[in-house]
Amino acid sequence: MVGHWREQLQEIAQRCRDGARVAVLSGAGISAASGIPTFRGKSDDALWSRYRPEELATPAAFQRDPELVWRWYDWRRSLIADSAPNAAHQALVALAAVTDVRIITQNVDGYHQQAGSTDVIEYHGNIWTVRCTSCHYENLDHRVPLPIPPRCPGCHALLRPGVVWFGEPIPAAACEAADQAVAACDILLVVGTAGAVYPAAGLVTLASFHDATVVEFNLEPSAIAQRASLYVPGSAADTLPLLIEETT
Ligand code: BV8
Ligand code: ZN
Repeated sequence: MVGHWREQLQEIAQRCRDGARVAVLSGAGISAASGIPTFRGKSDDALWSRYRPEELATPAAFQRDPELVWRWYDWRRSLIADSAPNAAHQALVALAAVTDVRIITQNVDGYHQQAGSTDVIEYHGNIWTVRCTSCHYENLDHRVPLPIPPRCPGCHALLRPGVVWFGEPIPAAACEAADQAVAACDILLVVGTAGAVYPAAGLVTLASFHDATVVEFNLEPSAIAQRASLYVPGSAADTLPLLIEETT
């Protein structure tokens, strides 16, 4: 039956109006409408389409060729700086006016906070943070473009992006906060993620373990689809605002 998901979305909206606690797990797809290439989509910039993120977002790649890795991040930083959060990010800000919303994002673009969300757990760090590879220097650095490779103003060693690379652990504080938010939620909105990267994708299993209602917003069902009791098809920039329309 076409469109039956609309009725089920209305039920979710009613539960939000009644004060259901909401957690959100967002991925690259929520920023796609802002023109930020996703990891597994076809990146429209040929320069980078010949690399896979798993080959660049690793300590080994940085060790081997810090300039290449920094050129990739500098390119992504310039795309993020030249664009802005979209209606999907804004819908989550509006939802937080209706009920308790805690966002766990896999994205490093800072768009949830830029849109106005205040309860954001950056599970994989933030692309605007730089960290020294030698001393304890860490800071927000919004220079676009960056000098390649950027060096520590204190000890002149290489700086690295303040993100979690493949093979690196999730920061303990983010890990604990995300587990708590997901274990306590009544509804988990999974928005724009392929559900392929762990331990982030494991948060969906944790939510269903705690009997939360899992709702997926994606162009197509993802690897977490079988854990979702509702799949809302389409771009999150179009579909998340529908949830808000129903709650206000
Ligand atoms: C760790 C920050 C251990 C950097 C990122 C084999 C099996 C299982 C796991 C592993 C394995 N081998 C290795 C692992 C572990 C590994 C992993 O999961 N690998 C995967 C590839 C199999 N994980 C790790 O290494 C993690 N650490 O395990 O540490 C440990 C423990 C203790 C001590 C030492 C070590 C760390 C993982 C974090 C990596 N960093 N990002 C950066 O951004 O540069 S991951 C990065 O990729 C993102 O953050 C995100 O998590 C992931 C991309 O996934 P998505 O967000 O889902 O994006 P994607 O493009 O894939 O999909 C987009 C989706 O959006 C699609 O579904 C699409 O349909 C949809 N979409 C598109 N447009 C829209 C849309 N939806 C709605 N609207 C639209 N408009
Ligand atoms: Zn230093």
